[in-house]
Amino acid sequence: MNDTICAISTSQGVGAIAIVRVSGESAISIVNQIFKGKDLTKVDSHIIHYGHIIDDNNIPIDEVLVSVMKSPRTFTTEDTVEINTHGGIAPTNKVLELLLEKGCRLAQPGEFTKRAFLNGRIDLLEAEAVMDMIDSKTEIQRKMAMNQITGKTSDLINELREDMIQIISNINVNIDYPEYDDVEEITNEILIPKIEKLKEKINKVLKESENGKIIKEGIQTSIIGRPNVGKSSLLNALLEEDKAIVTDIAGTTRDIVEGKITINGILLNILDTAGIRDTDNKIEAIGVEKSLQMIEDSDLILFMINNNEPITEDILELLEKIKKKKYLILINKIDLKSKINKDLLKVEPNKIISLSIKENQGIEELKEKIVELFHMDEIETKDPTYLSNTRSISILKKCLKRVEEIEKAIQENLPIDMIELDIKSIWEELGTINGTTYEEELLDEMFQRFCLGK
Ligand SMILES: Nc1nc2c(ncn2[C@@H]2O[C@H](COP(=O)(O)OP(=O)(O)O)[C@@H](O)[C@H]2O)c(=O)[nH]1
Ligand SMILES: [Mg+2]
Repeated sequence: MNDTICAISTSQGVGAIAIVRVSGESAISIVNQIFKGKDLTKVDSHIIHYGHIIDDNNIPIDEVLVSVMKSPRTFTTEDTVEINTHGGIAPTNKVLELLLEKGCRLAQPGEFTKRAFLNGRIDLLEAEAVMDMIDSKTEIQRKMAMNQITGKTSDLINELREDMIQIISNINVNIDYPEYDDVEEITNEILIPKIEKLKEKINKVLKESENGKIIKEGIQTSIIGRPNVGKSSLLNALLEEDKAIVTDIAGTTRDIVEGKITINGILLNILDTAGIRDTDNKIEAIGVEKSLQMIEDSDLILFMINNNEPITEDILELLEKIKKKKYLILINKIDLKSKINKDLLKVEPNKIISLSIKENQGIEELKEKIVELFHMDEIETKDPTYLSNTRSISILKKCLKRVEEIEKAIQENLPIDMIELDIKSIWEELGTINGTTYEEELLDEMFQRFCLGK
């Protein structure tokens, strides 16, 4: 672990400047070998120095600024040097090459952050938040990542663990200094309400984490319906641009067109599909298959039908396929004569929105309905502190299940020391969320998803 790693930390390509980052025991002495300017081994920490990177023949490679940051007040807690080069591919690669020659190793993706975690500078949730921050595209995603980076999300977990410690110490006190006549009394009077409370708290965090997931991943939305009902027109209307091809020839959208919009700060990733109908046309058939797959993968389905065409059996069949998902039915072309009987749809009226994309009617109502459907107005936008990644949510779900089992065990009068052991093991499992306890494989798996140089 003590080897010195280096990587280009800025994105590859042309830019005004780029940063090559070096971390580890020999970071300062290695950079010093290729730096012409001040002797970096003798400078104070956290100061920037002007100079040149030079090769073995003293030929200048680039004009640079070098920041020297000494352990332990650095991101990795190790000695760290950042070299600000000009932002071209050639200068950064040449600097990297020289560093490797002098004994650095090329960092793996996420290795700087991994070291920050292993050296106790940040916990696992904070490390994951670093990646979320890099990936963030909306303001609310950024805020949520920031709250996680600063430890607010970890506090949610720490608080739950603290509650469990309380329960455990309660058990111990009562075992050691029994004020109660028998163990049954302890468990019933003291433990059950506390376990109830814990369950409630976990449930609340889990419920709110749905918001976190929506903020982080956005809402995968598909527009589905028969050819020519106006799906591509809707996508264009939502995007306020002409991205999807609109024609009056059925089957024009043969592949999937994608667009992103935000509603209340939440990202909607909208897919426009080929119209679904039985077809002999090979290319279109593939599109249809994809549409069916998309129903599976969607969080929201906008099911569009044409006001000007009678509702047929195949429409109703398809509607059945989407009813297990969150959906809205859009009746388009209300500027034309109605030929549909809404009763056939057998859905609640509040699931139906009438619109005319041609006359720009109903789009706002559609957005309002989406806000309602995902309770977007309940999502905290000022200070979004939610668990948002699948890993931590699934651990918490598992813990909830185990707490419920304990509750049952208490009611069945299981020995109190067994219950204590169980609670301790859940306490440990909860700790894997922010990495108080962790497995090496998990770390490898997690940090691989980082970008190089972070
Ligand atoms: N009258 C009327 N025509 C519309 C409306 N929306 C779309 N269209 C027309 O319907 C045809 C098919 O639209 P398109 O978006 O390509 O349908 P898609 O096959 O479902 O993607 C085009 O000629 C559109 O201009 C509407 O609200 N009213
Ligand atoms: Mg289309």
